[in-house]
Amino acid sequence: MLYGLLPHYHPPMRIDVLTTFPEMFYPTPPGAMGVSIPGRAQKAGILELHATNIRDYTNDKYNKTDDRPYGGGPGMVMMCQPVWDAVTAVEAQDSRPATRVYLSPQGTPLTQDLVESLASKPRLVMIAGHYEGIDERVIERLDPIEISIGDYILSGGELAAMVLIDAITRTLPGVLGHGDSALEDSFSHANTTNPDGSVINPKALKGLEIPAGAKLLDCPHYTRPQVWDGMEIPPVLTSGDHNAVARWRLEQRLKRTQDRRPDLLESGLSGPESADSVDSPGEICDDA
Ligand code: 9D3
Repeated sequence: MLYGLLPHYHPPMRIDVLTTFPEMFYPTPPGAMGVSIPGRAQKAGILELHATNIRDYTNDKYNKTDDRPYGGGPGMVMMCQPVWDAVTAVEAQDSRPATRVYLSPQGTPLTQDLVESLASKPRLVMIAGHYEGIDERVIERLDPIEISIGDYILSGGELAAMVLIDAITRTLPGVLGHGDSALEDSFSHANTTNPDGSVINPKALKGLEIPAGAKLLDCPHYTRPQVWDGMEIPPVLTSGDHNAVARWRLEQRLKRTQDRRPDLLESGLSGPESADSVDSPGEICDDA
């Protein structure tokens, strides 16, 4: 309550997940939400994660959450009433408006831009389906943002929700320590900044064309020992020449992106390679 008097307090972002498998989201290690960045963010009061069992909102005596599909066919469909009651009950637990997200194979493919736009919301309610999906009428009434994490088949929306929570959490202010840098991640906008935040001497980058707006994959990384099983590290990394290291890293990022993900370069102003374009599987790129 006295929070308004404390200048730098921000309430945690609140994320609710509605699922028939709430145990998957428990904060206790070794669960995925209890360790690493999501675990750290919850302990630091930056993220508040709640998992609610849709089964707690069933009305029938068997606590049924699903039923057989009209029109026949295999599998089961999650019923409107428990999903609707669970969403509205959970939303009433906090006065901040909720952005609703439904994880589904039919959704918009997840991108880093979408992650960042969701991370700016005070509160998310995620709905994870199981079985063949959720009755379309409750989806229509809830009108959520429908998101897929890629073109492969999962057993339910829970792991997709965790992927989304993890990606959102690492963008929240104060979550990443000095050891981690979201700025240098693959898919972050290409820049001319060293990992320590210092600006690379432009002379060191002469002749390297970074397509405007392109996102680059990361460079290779090495740590001790300097020779492992006869394998040396690239000598430039021990040269002590920071500009040479920066140039080498950027060259590696460009080369790896050209070799492995040419689609990432094509979103920017096209480089020399635009003729032999590869069919891209999704929409990883955006603005440019
Ligand atoms: C045979 C039709 N299938 C649709 C492609 C049925 C079906 C399979 C798997 C229905 C739901 C699911 C469970 N998947 C998700 O809920 C899900 C998901 C996914 O499977 N892949 C990528 N992203 C997502 S987000 C939610």
